Amino acid sequence: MTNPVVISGVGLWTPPNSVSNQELVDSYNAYADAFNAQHREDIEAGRVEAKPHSSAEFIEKASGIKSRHVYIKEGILDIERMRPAIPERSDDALSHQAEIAVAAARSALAAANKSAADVDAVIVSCAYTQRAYPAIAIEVQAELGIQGFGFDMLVACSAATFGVHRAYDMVKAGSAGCVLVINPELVSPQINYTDRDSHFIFGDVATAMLVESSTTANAEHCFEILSTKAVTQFSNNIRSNFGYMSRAFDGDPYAADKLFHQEGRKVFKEVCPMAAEHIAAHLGQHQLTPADVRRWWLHQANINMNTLISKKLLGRLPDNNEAPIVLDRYANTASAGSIIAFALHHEDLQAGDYGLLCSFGAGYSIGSLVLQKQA
Ligand code: CO8
Repeated sequence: MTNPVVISGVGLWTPPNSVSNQELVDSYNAYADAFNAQHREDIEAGRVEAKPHSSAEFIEKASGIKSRHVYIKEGILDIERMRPAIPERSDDALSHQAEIAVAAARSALAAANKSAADVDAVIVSCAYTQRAYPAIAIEVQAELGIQGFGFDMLVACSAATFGVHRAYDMVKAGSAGCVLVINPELVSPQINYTDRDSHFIFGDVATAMLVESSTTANAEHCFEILSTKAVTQFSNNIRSNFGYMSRAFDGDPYAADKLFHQEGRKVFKEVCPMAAEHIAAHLGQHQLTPADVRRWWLHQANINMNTLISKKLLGRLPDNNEAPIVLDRYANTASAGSIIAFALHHEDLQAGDYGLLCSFGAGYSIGSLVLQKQA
């Protein structure tokens, strides 16, 4: 029997800038009006599709999102630009993504009562990294003064949970004693702010978790990872085609298909039952039922998805204390949503309480952790 593996600290970095639905809709609608005026002849001849208006009421009802945080607000609402204006940094400067990763990592270390010297490995796991190499994780490692090794991994919405899975496996196997898993979800550069179906969905954030053996943990709030469970199933319903090959293709490297796009309805229909079955099976491995779970830290993409999944599992609607919602003010933050929910809502649990943390999304990918609060 190996020693239990615990999450001993969690960190959250929230960008200071937020954008309300109304701000986003006002900018998109002004852009759409300008586009339609500019292309009037083509639209009337049926060669170009007119851009319909967006609506703040639709967004809140269809998704539960009221506002989102963004790393850099400048440029996003400018109808001549419709993308964040993020200044390029020199190779000598800390990269944008490493900067927000370091901020979340520092707060996870503080929560766990640990210093850089205690950490053996850094995993940066998120939906996008801003470059292929050197790994953002290695940059973060250097900035924090951590020995050992680091690597990046991408699994879209399930990057954070899959990252914790790897950390859990490493601590169990003894290849690392203490692992920092960081999720710098800097997604705003990939959002198509000229597309009304998706311009409202995402926000930026960074989260981090410290995963270590219970024998070294000395934090106030430790959660044992009883087990991890992951599944993937290929789907084109959520896709981005931007990548290192974009330069070699002759098409427009900034075309809509190079940015995030999805078949939202299909995703909703296919992912909800998958996630509910996955969670029930994972709890079953521990002879637990949904009724035994004190807190649900669910993926934060869409409030109606969480409602449906919770109802399938519990046979009723959970209240906000049982299954906290953070997407109203953070929106969908790719893989970080369930970690934000954990970061903001875990300290009140009692020793022995069970919690279930689960991500679901692009890939498709689903990752879950069965957690138990330690004494
Ligand atoms: N304002 C007004 N009307 C709108 C708007 C808008 N902004 N957007 C769409 N409509 C219209 C549609 O055009 C449609 O009109 P019509 O009936 O005439 O065709 C009508 O409203 C209904 O549209 P939908 O059927 O699309 O609306 P839904 O009720 O299904 O809601 C959602 C749309 C919110 C997108 C919903 O389907 C959903 O949330 N689905 C699940 C999506 C999901 O979870 N995706 C996961 C993506 S995240 C992920 O995997 C991580 C990827 C990596 C990060 C990427 C970062 C950039």
